[in-house]
Amino acid sequence: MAFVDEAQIEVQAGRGGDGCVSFRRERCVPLGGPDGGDGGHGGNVHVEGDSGINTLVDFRHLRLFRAGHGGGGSGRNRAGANGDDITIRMPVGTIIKDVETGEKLADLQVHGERSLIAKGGIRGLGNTRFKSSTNQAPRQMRPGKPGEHRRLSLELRLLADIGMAGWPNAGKSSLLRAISAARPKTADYPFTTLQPELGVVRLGVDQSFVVADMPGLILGASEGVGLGNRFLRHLSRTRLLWHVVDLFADDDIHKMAELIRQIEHELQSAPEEYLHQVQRWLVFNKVDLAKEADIMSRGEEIIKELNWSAPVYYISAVTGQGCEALCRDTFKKLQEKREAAEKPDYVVNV
Ligand SMILES: Nc1nc2c(ncn2[C@@H]2O[C@H](COP(=O)(O)OP(=O)(O)OP(=O)(O)O)[C@@H](O)[C@H]2O)c(=O)[nH]1
Ligand SMILES: [Mg+2]
Repeated sequence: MAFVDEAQIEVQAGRGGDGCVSFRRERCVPLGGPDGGDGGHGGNVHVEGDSGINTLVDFRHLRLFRAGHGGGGSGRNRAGANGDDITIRMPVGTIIKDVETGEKLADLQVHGERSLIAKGGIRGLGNTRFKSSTNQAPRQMRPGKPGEHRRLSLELRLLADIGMAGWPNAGKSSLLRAISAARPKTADYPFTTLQPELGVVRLGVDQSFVVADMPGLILGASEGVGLGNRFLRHLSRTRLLWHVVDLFADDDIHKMAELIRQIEHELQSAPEEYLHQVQRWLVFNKVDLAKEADIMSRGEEIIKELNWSAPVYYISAVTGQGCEALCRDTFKKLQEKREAAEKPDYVVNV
């Protein structure tokens, strides 16, 4: 299915039903008085996060969403029916903004999270409501109010714990295949991956995390070259980046360091500021292609050249070597981050 991460839709909440002007007419009851009922409320438009949906593709075709109108009131003080509410289901990770004002209306972070996006019109009032000691036979009523109308921009930002960044062909998709049940396409030509894909890494009961495979980055991605910056946006909500490097992309160590710095530069220049702060680990891939001693000395030279101090892993996405250690340490790190986030940064003295 096509992966679509931007869309625009219109929503129209229902109109409130009009109030009714009516008078009681019964045999033997002269001047029965007003009995016009109120209208019903207009239906609301809600949005809801749904983890079963992972693209905004449906919103390319269906663009106008209307809630039901409130029914009009009627005689004998009968109120009109309320208009039906509607709920628009969207992928978890969708940010919804009002196109006209730019105001952020909702950010659906978890499955089932709901938000009222356009309010139905207020119901009208029947003439019974206007009865008073001085006006026993009111002829006025209040009409229902129109429902809110909005144009919305939808923007999907994937919610993954780990994001992968790297040059094309580094082996990102191969790594996702090695550690999860996801089956992204892999091939020995660049730009095999054209859209992000998520995979769940399971280490044990209640021990899992989500990894996002990304298309390879190119120079200038942060300024909008290629598809790069669309996808950099998806990395901006991850909690840790794996910078996947083909350890044999170039024979020259200086060139290798340069290739790593170039990806670093694209990440640092991305418009999403949060992305600049996400911690990054180096993942040297394709270690099956040389002897262990050569791999280590090559890796160490690159690290020295880069002045790198964050963690480094040596893996082979093809043989699976080193992948378990990477995943276990990642899970530990995510857990530490989770605990740190839960801990209050002040102590209450009782
Ligand atoms: N020998 C060896 N080959 C690998 C390893 N990992 C990936 N490859 C090969 O490298 C090529 C590129 O792998 P992909 O996983 O498609 O690379 P990618 O980073 O997802 O590439 P893009 O989607 O184009 O950005 C494929 O031919 C893989 O078989 C590895 O650990 N060892
Ligand atoms: Mg790929």
